[in-house]
Amino acid sequence: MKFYVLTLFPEMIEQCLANSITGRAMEQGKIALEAVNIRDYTLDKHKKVDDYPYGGGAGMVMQAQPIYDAYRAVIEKIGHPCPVIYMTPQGKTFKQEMAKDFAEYEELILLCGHYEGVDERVLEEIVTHEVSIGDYVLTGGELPAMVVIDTISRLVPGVLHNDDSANTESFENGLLEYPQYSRPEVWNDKAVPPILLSGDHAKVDAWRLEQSIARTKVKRPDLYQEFIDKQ
Ligand code: 6GU
Repeated sequence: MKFYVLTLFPEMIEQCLANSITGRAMEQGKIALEAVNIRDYTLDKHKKVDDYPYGGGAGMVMQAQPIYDAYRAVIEKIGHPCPVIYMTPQGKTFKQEMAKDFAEYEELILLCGHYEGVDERVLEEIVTHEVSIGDYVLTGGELPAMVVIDTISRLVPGVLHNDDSANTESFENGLLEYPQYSRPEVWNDKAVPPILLSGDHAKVDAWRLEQSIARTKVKRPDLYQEFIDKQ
């Protein structure tokens, strides 16, 4: 799986994802990341990538040409069409199910906007999916792109090792994760639930499912209702 990110802040993307599990996955060649600096493609002699909005108003608009040329360069390299995900609060809200669908592709292009927006004409020309990460406004699409890349990466076979996989079940079955405990057995006068020390795997599994259901009901009644409706 290779992620191409069209951005004005390539270091932000590269430095963040170089850590932890995504960093290890890149070192191992399980995923690849190329942050493409949109500014490298401007034809403007002052390297400008934005201009005033037609019709007036606050802020600047990212111009079509550098974004389109950056996109064309990536497509030529890949050699075939591929999804272009525009990170925007106007997009469809990102969910685990959406991540699973995107994880099926060999390549994904993510476009990060900035300033007050992006010239609509280039969006019409290249964007296949618009994705938001929630109902709040960020200064740019970089953090959302990293959220999307992180979520998709852990679904790529081999990215999670057995040690990391313990938590793969959250949302997988539409429920929240059960509580976890590690050593010591007693901490601050609080004991680990005895069933987890019993060695009876069937009982442990049953207890965890029960806990997952109970906490989903309390913390996320919306998810709980969906879970019940599916049974
Ligand atoms: Cl994808 N972009 C921006 N700028 N703000 C957001 C967002 C995306 N998702 C939620 N807020």
